[in-house]
Formats: sequence, structure tokens, C-alpha cells
Amino acid sequence: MRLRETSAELRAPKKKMKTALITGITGQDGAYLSEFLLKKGYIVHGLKRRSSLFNTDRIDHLYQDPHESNRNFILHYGDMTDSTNLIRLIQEIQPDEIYNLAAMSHVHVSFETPEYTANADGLGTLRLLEAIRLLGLEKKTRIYQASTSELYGTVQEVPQTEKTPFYPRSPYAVAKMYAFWITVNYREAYGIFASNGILFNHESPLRGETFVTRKITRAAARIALGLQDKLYLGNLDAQRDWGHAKDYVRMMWMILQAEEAEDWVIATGKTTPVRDFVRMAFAEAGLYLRWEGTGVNEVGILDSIDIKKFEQATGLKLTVQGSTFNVQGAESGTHSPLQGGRGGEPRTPNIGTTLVKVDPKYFRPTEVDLLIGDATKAKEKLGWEPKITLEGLVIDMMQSDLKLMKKDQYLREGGYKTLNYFK
Ligand code: NDP
Ligand code: GDR
Repeated sequence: MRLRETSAELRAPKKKMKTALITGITGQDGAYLSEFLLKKGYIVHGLKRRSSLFNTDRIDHLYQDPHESNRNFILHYGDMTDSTNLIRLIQEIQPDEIYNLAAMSHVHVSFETPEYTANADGLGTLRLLEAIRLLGLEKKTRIYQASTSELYGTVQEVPQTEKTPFYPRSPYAVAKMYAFWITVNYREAYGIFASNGILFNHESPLRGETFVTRKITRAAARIALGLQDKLYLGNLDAQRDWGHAKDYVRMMWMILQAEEAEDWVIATGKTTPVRDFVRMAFAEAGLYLRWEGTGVNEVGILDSIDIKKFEQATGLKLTVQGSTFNVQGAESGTHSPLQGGRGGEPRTPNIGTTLVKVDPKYFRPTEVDLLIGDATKAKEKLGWEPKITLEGLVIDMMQSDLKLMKKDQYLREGGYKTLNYFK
């Protein structure tokens, strides 16, 4: 063990730890970015909303007790709709970098809550920029704005670049369009280092449960384990350029280390229909689907089972009689991949069972049909490239959801019932 610094080390000026403020720290990207910045030696401050239940699941492993000294991970209550709170926090924290990830980020929900979405996602960004200006931090604080491929909306150009015109197709995208341009404006008007990352869809085991990828991987795991019968989805034809959130938060940091503030497209350059993501996720559990019908009548039917893969993925044993599969050793009504697991009459997981159905309630009033990004600028100027493929992403998400759902299954088998507080 080295006890003393060398004379060269003593002479060198001590590197000051950088301070970052992350809004949206409790979300998918906030959690990955926190991990990333802490590993880089940052002091990380995060803005979290007050909620009636804990909302910090994704970052609980990073939590530090407020009574500890020298904390490098500190959470503050706040809200993007509350400018006095944001100004006070920025004044106290004096951040070197702000990552503005907070947003009402669900496109479909934004049709239900358009005014709130405009306030939090659009004006929220203005509030941060104004705070930097009012506090005289224009030369100190750099800011990253979480812009989105949803800005492109209708297909005007394929693939989409930093120069492709915007045509937003939801209240969410319109709010994010305001945030994009106000970021550009504050850069040009006041010289703030303010950059937009135009990120295409990125997913992970931490993705919110109502976004399509996570909805699919959760359901595929639950269906394989007999906890659910069917998965209902909306538009199976939509095509998305899906990457892994881990790769994308690295780029957020790179954007703020660049020599100049600019706007950057971050994408994999490959696009995949929702239908194929479903197929890939189910195949990870050994369940192979075929598609029949079109539009609202389209269904995903169990075509075959890879027994070895199924057994590895679920930890269950399958025996085969003709086209009927039984789970060995399972009590009637439990375990069988397709019987619903509710303890009723066992339904054997016959080939030919419908596992996926379309429900028009998940269709959006206006849809974004095709997204595929060209991240050449990020590659050439910053050396960024995604490391995780779509296949790697699906495996990561499925393995994680299978583990999570097995926990549910053990609890059910052990007779655990949800607590009823109102008895
Ligand atoms: P999430 O939905 O997982 O996280 C959103 C975060 O914002 C949560 O921490 C949420 O808090 C917080 N939040 C929401 N409203 C407010 C508010 N009014 N005040 C303070 N905090 C608020 O999103 P992601 O992590 O996936 O995305 C991060 C950002 O990147 C978002 O701005 C999103 O729009 C954008 N984006 C995401 C892409 C993706 O594919 N994931 C692609 C392109 C852009 P709480 O936990 O309490 O709900
Ligand atoms: P998106 O992601 O709208 O691209 O926004 P989402 O996963 O919600 O939808 C992707 C596509 O799948 C279709 N779809 C369904 N979507 C959901 N949520 N649920 C379904 O049952 C379903 N069935 C089909 C959708 O119609 C859509 O075409 C995400 C968010 O993270 C935004 O915050 C971010 O800006 C963009 O990605 C880039």
C-alpha cells in the first residue's frame, strides 16, 4: 500500500471534483447516468419529485444517509413546474453540468395531459436556462437537454440527421420542440454551453413498464412462467431505432465535454418493427410465435417451443405429449406456461394458442411510423458508437424480467397474498 504521494503528485494541482445536477434522476436514464458520473468521480445532485410512495427504486443502491459526511450523491425535492425551487437549488449547488432529463416522457399519455406536458417538458427547460442566466452562471454551467427523435414525427427523410426538419406528432413532441429551440436560443443569445442530444429510443431492464419494449419483455416472462395469459398491444407496424440506455448516457456526458455546444443525433442506425421485438423477446424464453391476420385482427400464435431454451429460461421442466406440453411436477393450476397460473383448471400450453392480440385502445391519435437515426456526426466528432446490439438489449431485458417474475412466482407458490389493508 502507498502511504505518501510522490513529489510530482504533491506539486500537481489537485483535480477538483465536478458537480452535476440531474433532473429526472429517478427515471431510467437518470439512474444509469448517476452510476456513470459517480464512477467518473463527480458529485451528483438529483432532483426528485415528492410522491406519496417511494419513487427511488432505480437509485436506492446509490442512496447515502444524510447523516454521512462527504456525500457524493445527494437528492433534493423539486419539480420542473416550480421555478423558485429550481433557482434556489441551482444557486446552492452551483453545478458545473446540468443534465435535464426530467419530463412527462410517455407519448400516449401526453394526449391525455397536454397542458401539464407542455409545462413540465417545454417550460421546465426554459426555467432551468433562465436560472442559469439569472444567477450569472452562463460561463460556468453547461446544460444538456434531453431532446428526442419524436421531433421528426412524419417521415420526411430516412435516416434522420441533425438537419432533418421537425414535424412533431404529439403534445409530448411539441413540448420537446419548444425545449429544443429554447436551448438553441439561449446558446446563441447568452453564450450558454447548452446542447441538445436528439436521442432515439433507448431501453433497458430499468425501462418504465408501460413503454412498449418493457411491456413486451415483462409479459413474455410472465407468460412463460404461467403468471399471465396474453399480451395486448397497439400498433405492431411502428418501427423504432432501439438502443441500450447504458450506451446513450455515456454520450450525454460526452456531449457536455465537447469543445463546442452543438446538437447531436444519437441512434444505432437500425430500425425494427414492434412485431419483431415481440418475436425476439418470446424466443428468449423458448416460445416461438407466428403472426396471422392483419391490423386489429392480427394475432401472435405459439408456433413451437424450444424445450431446452424454455427450461433454461424458466427453470421449469417440460414433458411433451404430441403437441401438448406439461410442466413436470407442477401442481394442477400452477406453472404451465399458458394456463394463467390462477389455480383453476390447468390449460396445457398447446401449440396454436394465441399469446398476443391487438387492442385499438393502445393506438395513438397520431402515430410516428418510422424512426431510424444517422449518428455519423457523433461518431466522427466525438468517437461515439453504440456497443450493445438489439439482440444484446433483448437478452438483457428478458433475463432481468425472468428473474423478477420468478420472484413473483415463488411468492405465489409460497402462498403469499397481497396485503389487504382494508379488512
Ligand atoms: P423516464 O420516464 O424513465 O424518467 C423521467 C424522469 O422525469 C423521472 O425521474 C420523473 O420522476 C421525472 N419527472 C417527470 N415529471 C417531472 C416534473 N414535473 N418535475 C420533476 N421531475 C419530473 O424517462 P427516461 O429516463 O426514459 O428519459 C429521460 C429523458 O430523455 C426524458 O426527458 C425523455 O423525454 C427523454 N428521452 C427519452 C428517450 C428514451 O428512449 N428513453 C429518447 C429520447 C428522449 P418520477 O420518477 O417521479 O416519475
Ligand atoms: P415512443 O415509445 O412512443 O417511441 O417514445 P413507446 O415504447 O411508448 O412506443 C413505441 C412504439 O410502439 C407502439 N406500440 C405501443 N406502445 C406502447 N407504449 N404500448 C403498447 O401497447 C404499444 N403497442 C404498440 C407505439 O404506438 C409506438 O409506435 C419513447 C419515449 O421514451 C419518449 O420519451 C422518447 O422521446 C421516444 O421514445 C424517443
